[in-house]
Amino acid sequence: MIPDKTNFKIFLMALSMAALSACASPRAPAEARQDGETISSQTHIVQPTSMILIEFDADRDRLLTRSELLAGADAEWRVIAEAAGADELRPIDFSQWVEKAIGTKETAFTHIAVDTNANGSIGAYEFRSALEREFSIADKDKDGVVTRAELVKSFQVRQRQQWRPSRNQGERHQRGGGRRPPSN
Ligand SMILES: [Ca+2]
Ligand SMILES: [Ca+2]
Repeated sequence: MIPDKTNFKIFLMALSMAALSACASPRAPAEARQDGETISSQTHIVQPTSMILIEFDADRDRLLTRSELLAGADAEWRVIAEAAGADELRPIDFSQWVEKAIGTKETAFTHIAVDTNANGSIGAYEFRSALEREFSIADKDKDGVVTRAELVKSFQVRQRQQWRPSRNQGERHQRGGGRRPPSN
C-alpha cells in the first residue's frame, strides 16, 4: 500500500523526532577512539621451560643457582628413567615428560633438539645439558643465578584500532545523513 501525501508527511515528522531523540541520548565519551588510533599495552611472557627451571629451586628462595639446576636435573632424570625402565629415553618418553612438565610439547624443547648425538634416544648427559642450556639462556646477566625477573620478558604491544560505530551510532548516522527522496 502506497502512503498518500499526508501520511508521508507524518512519516517524515516521526523520522525527524526519532533522529532528535537519538541525538539527545548519551553520547560516547569525548575520548572515544578515532579510526586508526594506535593504542599500546604492557605485555609479559614467560618461556614454557621456565616451569621446569623454577621446580629445581630446592631452597625455595626464588633464585635458581647452577648447582640447584644440576642437582634438580639429575634427580628428575632418575625419576623419568625409572618410569621408562631404561637408561635412555625414547622420543615418545621424552615428549610425554615435556608435555607433563610444561603443559605442551609444542615448544623448541623437542627430543630432536635434546638428542645432540642423533642416535634416536636421550641419555642422562643430554638431558642435563639441555637443561643447562635453558639455564644459560635464562641467566641473562650471566651471574650464575636465574631470578624470576630474568624469566619474565616485558614489552609494549602497539595496535592500530579499527574504529567501528556502535549499533546506535550507526543508526544515528543513517538517520542524520538520510536524504529526502527527490520529489517529482
Ligand atoms: Ca634457590
Ligand atoms: Ca642471573
